[in-house]
Amino acid sequence: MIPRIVSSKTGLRGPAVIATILALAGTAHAGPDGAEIYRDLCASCHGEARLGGIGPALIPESLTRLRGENLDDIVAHGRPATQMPGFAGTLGSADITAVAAYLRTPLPGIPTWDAAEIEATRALSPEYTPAAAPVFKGDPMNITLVVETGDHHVSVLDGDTFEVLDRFATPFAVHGGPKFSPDGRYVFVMSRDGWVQKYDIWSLQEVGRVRAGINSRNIAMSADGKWLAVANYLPHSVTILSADDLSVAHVRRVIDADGRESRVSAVYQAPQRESFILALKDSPEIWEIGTTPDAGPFHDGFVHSHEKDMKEALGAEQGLFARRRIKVAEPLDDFFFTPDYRHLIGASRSGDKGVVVNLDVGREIADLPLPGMPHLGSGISWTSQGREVMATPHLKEGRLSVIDTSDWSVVKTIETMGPGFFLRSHENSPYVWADVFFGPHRDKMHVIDKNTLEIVRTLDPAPGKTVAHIEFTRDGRHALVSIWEDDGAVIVYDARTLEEVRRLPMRKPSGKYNVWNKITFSDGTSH
Ligand code: DHE
Repeated sequence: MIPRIVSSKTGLRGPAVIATILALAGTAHAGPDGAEIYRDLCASCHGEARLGGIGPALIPESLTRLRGENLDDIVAHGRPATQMPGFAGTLGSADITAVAAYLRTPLPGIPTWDAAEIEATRALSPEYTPAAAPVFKGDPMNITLVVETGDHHVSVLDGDTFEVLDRFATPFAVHGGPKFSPDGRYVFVMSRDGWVQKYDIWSLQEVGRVRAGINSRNIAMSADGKWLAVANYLPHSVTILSADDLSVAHVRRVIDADGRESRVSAVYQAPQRESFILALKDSPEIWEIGTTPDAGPFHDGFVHSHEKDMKEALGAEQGLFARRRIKVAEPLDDFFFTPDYRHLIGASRSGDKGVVVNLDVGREIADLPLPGMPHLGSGISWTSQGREVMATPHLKEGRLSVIDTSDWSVVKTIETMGPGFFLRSHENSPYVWADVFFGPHRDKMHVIDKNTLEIVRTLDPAPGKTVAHIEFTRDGRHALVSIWEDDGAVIVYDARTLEEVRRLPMRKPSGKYNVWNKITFSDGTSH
């Protein structure tokens, strides 16, 4: 075992220092130890067992999907639009080759993570006592949750007084939006390492948690509040939990029509269709999974008009969790829906275009010119001068694309001060708020007029710090913005005058989620 040391002169860590010392001494050695470098530099994000944490699992099964990207290059220079940094300044080229070779070595075995293994992790909190009414005075429908990634906590904010009612510990590295039960009482939080936590907002207490995957993407709540779907990268599965007690209702291995396994890009609820919609990351397929026993999405009008297609698509599947496959030209990495959930707008990570899929007829109906990696998962829609539009930021370009969803034309490209990550609006606000997440202007926040589609103000609340992600209060009067730093804050703005009202200290606050806006699918909210 090579000791973990850091050279004070070079900043080189453990194995790199040892390699340098040995080389200088002219001593024969076996070359850098990829496993040791991994434990030193990579394990904190990708997990001690390489099964994923903040970052994805690093095992041959997932690395073969890098599609032509060179692993040594990624280790050296990082990956754009992710939190993967480059290590070229820390590691020599022999170290980089050694760690890349280590990542290509198969693990002795990968847990299958079947229903029994998941069930074995389920833990309901012994001290949980459900309250008969909210234990706080404020409006339970105007609660806003703040995910604080700095120390893995969620703060529960009263949306009227901005008092922190509770601050609870979450599993490690929460990602994506927490999902609320349709009545707004419970919230479900997911971490990248597959844990799902249930929290009772009325009682301000955790109900329990379960590990539904090894490396997970996101979660979705069914329209009736009974089921929670967990999209996984590892294993290749979707886990459906009972929202009541987090027990496993169904684990579906994700295998495409040609028999190949795939990761899941993301899963969302389609409330009007009573279904979950998910896209396969490694196969050109979208899946729709019914969430009612009479196979909700498959029994209304469109089934009768497309009965033959539907029978083929459904195969023998009927009943609760019946699956329908929709073929697309390319695997979709990221996607968004029109508010009626008849259309899915998707993009592949490598591509420079988006596609529109009509979910009723089950096929692509239009292409969209969306170069520069659109981040459709952050898309929002609203009405602009009588037209239904949607907008998406681009992770590689400083612009927002605004699209008319009646004819799929690009209405406007709004130039921004750098690539952004998140957008938000509210039906009572005249503005769309758009962050600049990457580059030298990551401290800026654009405010855009919903009708003219012009930037009307650029806020600069914390020069030099990352300012990102927006959420409104229930009535749309206040907009909450994160200073995305470890000694960060949530800034409360008057959403009309754009003046700062309060600054609440928080530990690297990321997403913020208002109960009412989420459960009513407020205009201007992503998913
Ligand atoms: Fe996210 C939501 C995918 C990197 C913070 N992100 C989502 C969703 C998807 C997604 C599919 C919608 C899920 C949902 O809410 O149900 N994110 C991806 C990626 O593919 C990407 C680019 C690479 C990856 O690492 O997986 C990525 N995301 C990040 C980050 O680096 C961010 C900034 C920091 C972090 O926590 O990892 C980040 N993503 C978020 C947040 C949301 C999110 C805060 C919820 C936004 C919302 O308002 O709903």
